[in-house]
Amino acid sequence: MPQTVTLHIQDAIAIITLNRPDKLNAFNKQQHIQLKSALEKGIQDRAVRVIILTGAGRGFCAGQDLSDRNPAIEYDLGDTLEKYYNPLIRLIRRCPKPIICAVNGVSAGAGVSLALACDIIIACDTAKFIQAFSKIGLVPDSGASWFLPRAIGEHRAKYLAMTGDSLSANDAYLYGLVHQVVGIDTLMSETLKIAKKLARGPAVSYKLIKDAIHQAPTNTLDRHLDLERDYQRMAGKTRDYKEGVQAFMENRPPHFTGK
Ligand code: LHQ
Repeated sequence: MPQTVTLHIQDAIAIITLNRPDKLNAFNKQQHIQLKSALEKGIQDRAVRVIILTGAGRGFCAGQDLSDRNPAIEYDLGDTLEKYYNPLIRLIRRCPKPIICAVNGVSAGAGVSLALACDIIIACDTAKFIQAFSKIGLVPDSGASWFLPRAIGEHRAKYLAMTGDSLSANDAYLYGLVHQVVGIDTLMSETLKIAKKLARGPAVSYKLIKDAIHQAPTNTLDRHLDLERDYQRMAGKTRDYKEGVQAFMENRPPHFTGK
């Protein structure tokens, strides 16, 4: 089976690379299966504290591989989403570890959704984000119509989804979608800087931060204050909390163990 995804683990960081560069890393079944497996390894491996997701070649991910199916045959696209894309987005979203997406080039369709599902997005200055769905008569999927309005607002999301216009990395930054835009030559080093910082951080706290932020949009303030109380109670029982306070009092950097 060709290696459509690579996984490289070093210094508590798992780097997962989509590896179908000739197709701009568009998804076929193999890439789905291998990406899921790489993510599961990264999540389960106790030594891994941060996951980076990126693509090989000049593209990040062009969404579904359109040559993978014959348009003359009627497929149930809902089944494809149910079987491959939705479990993938759920897996990323529920991952207790920080996932950084390093967008190394063009992303389209479900490729944008993949980036949007991650926690932090860094893009190279030539990256593009294209809601390509409507260009082929489809609708945003894999969470695109959920993530996008939350990230950039309803009206911009509708414009991009309807027109399929390309959003440049710089505009994505101005819209608040992307955390940082860098040159392609420094994409990995800048991503690794953030990953290394997070890999030294309080892992339980990160898991709870992700969860609280995910729940915020659907919670009332009252419910959310209760959630924060409960999560702070949990965080306050970790060794990292004790270490954090002690390090502050001793005027030294904390040594977090993730426990
Ligand atoms: C591709 C693709 C591609 C195959 C580039 N497939 N080969 C979910 C469930 C089920 C079904 C339907 O979909 C979904 C969700 C979706 O993701 S729908 C959206 C699917 N994606 C697209 O419609 C994007 C199609 N690609 C493009 O519009 C362009 O390729 C972009 C704008 C991404 C990049 O344009 P360029 O930089 O000009 O590159 P290119 O078009 O020359 O592509 C390079 C090669 O990659 C080329 O192959 P070739 O053999 O000629 O070098 C393309 O055919 C191939 N490729 N995307 N999705």
